[in-house]
Amino acid sequence: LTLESELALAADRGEFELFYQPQVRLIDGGLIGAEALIRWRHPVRGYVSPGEFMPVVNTSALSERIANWVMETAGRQARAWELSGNAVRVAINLSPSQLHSGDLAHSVAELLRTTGLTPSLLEIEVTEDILLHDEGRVLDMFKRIQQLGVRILFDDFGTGYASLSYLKKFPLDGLKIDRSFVLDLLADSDDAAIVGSTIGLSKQLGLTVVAEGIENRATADFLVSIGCEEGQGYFFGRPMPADAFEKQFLAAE
Ligand code: G
Ligand code: G
Ligand code: NA
Ligand code: MN
Repeated sequence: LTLESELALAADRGEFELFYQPQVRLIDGGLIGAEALIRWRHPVRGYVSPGEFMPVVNTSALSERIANWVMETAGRQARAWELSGNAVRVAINLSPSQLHSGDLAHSVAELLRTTGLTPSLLEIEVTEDILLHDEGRVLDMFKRIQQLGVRILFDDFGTGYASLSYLKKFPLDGLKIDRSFVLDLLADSDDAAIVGSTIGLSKQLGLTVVAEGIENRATADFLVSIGCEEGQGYFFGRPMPADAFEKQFLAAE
């Protein structure tokens, strides 16, 4: 069995799950949202991380199917949380092939219609490689998604080749500073300069900025001191199953 056919079987058997990692307001640690991260619960190997299988998904016929599953699962979860009195903004990740195949804006509209989810509670994270091809199509898709009230964030900001030019070309709502600049922030003055200017740039452009990879309180405090308002990282919580997330972060109904 190839990995691709194993993955198709896994989809049929419902072996994919979404984990949720908290995103917080740095000033007081209050919960703002969650990033949905896919896992494959393999019957023998246990949880398999997306780095091991998403590259295969992305180059296979499964790509659109998985993307739709992620969006629907995250959307229904966000709506369930909303109905229980917890307005948790849920962010999903999209691979380039998932944006380029099918009509994502239409799928998003259908999801909002069928679930009744408040649009601002759904967010889409895109990486730079999404923006590399077919600029016109991506631009049109982004505009249609944003007209629905769903926000689009630039993920892994700073790791690509042309991050700044993309900020100019595409109507993004915010960016996530890649964890490679945050992990060593307190010890590395280059990282501090890069993160500081990215925060300044975001503010000037009116973009939301989220720092990723915050592993300790000192890093969170430093980020607050240089004007960063939102963050995510092991210090606040690891990616975890929905029920664990509810127990740890949400008020009961
Ligand atoms: O959760 P983890 O650190 O193992 O994630 C590794 C990578 O997989 C991250 O870059 C993340 O963006 C990506 N990823 C996680 N979940 C999804 C998903 O649902 N869809 C896509 N396309 N990528 C994902
Ligand atoms: O590429 P993307 O930004 O989507 O990757 C998100 C992944 O980053 C998550 O799947 C998670 O496993 C990982 N991650 C989240 N917080 C931290 C952190 O504080 N430290 C490290 N090393 N990795 C993190
Ligand atoms: Na992401
Ligand atoms: Mn990222």
